[in-house]
Amino acid sequence: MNRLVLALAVVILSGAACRATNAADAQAATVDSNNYVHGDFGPPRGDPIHAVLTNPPNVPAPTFRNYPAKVIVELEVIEKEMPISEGVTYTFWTFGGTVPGKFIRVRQGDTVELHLKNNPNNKMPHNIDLHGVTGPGGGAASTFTAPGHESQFTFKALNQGIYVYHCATAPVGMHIANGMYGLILIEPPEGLPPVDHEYYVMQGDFYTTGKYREKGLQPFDMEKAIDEKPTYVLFNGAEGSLTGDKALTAKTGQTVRIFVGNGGPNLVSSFHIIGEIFDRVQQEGGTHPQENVQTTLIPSGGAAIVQFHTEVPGSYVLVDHSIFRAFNKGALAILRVDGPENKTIYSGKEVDSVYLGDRSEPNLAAVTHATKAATAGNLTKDDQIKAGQQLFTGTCSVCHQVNGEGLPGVFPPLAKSRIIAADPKRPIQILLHGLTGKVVVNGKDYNSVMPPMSQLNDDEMANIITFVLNSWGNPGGRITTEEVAKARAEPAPAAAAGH
Ligand code: HEC
Ligand SMILES: [Cu+2]
Repeated sequence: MNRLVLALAVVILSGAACRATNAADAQAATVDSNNYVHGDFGPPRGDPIHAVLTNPPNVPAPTFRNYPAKVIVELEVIEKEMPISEGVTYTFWTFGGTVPGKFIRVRQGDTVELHLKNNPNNKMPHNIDLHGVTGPGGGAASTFTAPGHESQFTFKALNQGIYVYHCATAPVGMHIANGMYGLILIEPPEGLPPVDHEYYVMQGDFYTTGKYREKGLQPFDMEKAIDEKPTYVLFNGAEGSLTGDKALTAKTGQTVRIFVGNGGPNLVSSFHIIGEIFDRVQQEGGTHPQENVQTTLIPSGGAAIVQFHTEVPGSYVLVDHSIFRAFNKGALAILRVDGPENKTIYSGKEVDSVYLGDRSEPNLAAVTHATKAATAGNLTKDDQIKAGQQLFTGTCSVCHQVNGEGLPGVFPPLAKSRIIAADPKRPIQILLHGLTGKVVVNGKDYNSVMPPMSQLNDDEMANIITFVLNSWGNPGGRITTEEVAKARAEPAPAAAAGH
């Protein structure tokens, strides 16, 4: 193509782009030799606008603008201790006090003046790299900011889409692992189609020196991070941040759009909603949607826009379908849909505790209380029973049932179990090593497999067994953490492995 023809094509195509975006405003969109509209609709117009930023899971309202503006975005980095799981805290580094950071929403063609403040109480320098920026480092070099300082830089939002932003200060992996990421939406000029709900969910992997759910303030573990072995994989920075009272909500017959990001630093997300099909997915945040998707991959440092319509009331579970992450590392959130049943589409019965265990109930306060009491040296039997009851619900009730009656022929009863009465310490061995082969409980034969419950720590086992001993007509008594620890240190007795 010679230069003249190219110039002509530019004129014609930019005209087309104007009509496509907004006819009322004559906008100059530039076009390169591949005919890509770059989204430079000319200089900003009107008074500068202060962007309204939102905390997760909320999304700012659409810009409802048909002209390019100057938008001022003010972000403050705050380092602070927050819960990461029940009774567990972590020192997060945040953009605006939450993980993920504040949601930023602008329009393609806007000129964004970004101010980054580093709170004077912080200990580390920080910066910001926005994937929606065209320019070296995405803003990182221009925004390196020491505690108590502020930097600013300006960029034009040339490409529409949903983009991750993150801190890129060395050690970069550590800043991201501590929660320094968020999303910026660059709306197409005509805006996104209206929906009933827009939500902001972002996955991240976390590395603590203690084990999953080990109580207290947990420091960052660099070795685990390098080995890519996270202790937690979470939506919105904490286990339970989107369950129970904090679940996302919708009504039947509504359209829901979720901006789903993945901050990483390491893992790729297999994002799925149990019981829903995405009608539309903008994979990797790109422009052309895929339709009728079950699970969408979200790269570390990437994002997607998923959209679906709700038909049937109930609890829908957002998971990373690398499923151990959901049930053993925390990557689980709930969307609660209210409204009338629709039996022609689904016959009924809730996603229940058998599926979710204690994960649908963020309230494990009795467990936290028992841990604190144990540390302080004043743990009572009653504390143990209450903590044990919550843990039993999440761990044992799926087989032995909430009332301890078991299921005939499949799972033996723990209620009035003569096996337990004969030796109240025997359950320690059963939990540590599992139980297989024929066993007679209260005159009935069972020949099945109980897997070891070795994911439970010593405290948890002691509390569960104490709860069992004091429930459903069992003989009472108490098992201590020390007894469990001692048994764990010993080799498995042959008797516990089978009969
Ligand atoms: C996946 C299902 C499953 C889970 C979860 C499970 N059990 Fe079991 N449990 C069994 C089966 C099956 C047996 C019988 C094994 C056999 O036939 O050898 C059993 C046997 C037992 C027994 C001895 C028999 C009796 O009835 O007294 C005890 C005690 C026990 N379980 C306690 C627990 C406790 C406490 C938990 C939670 C920490 C738990 N189990 C979790 C399946 C399970
Ligand atoms: Cu940082």
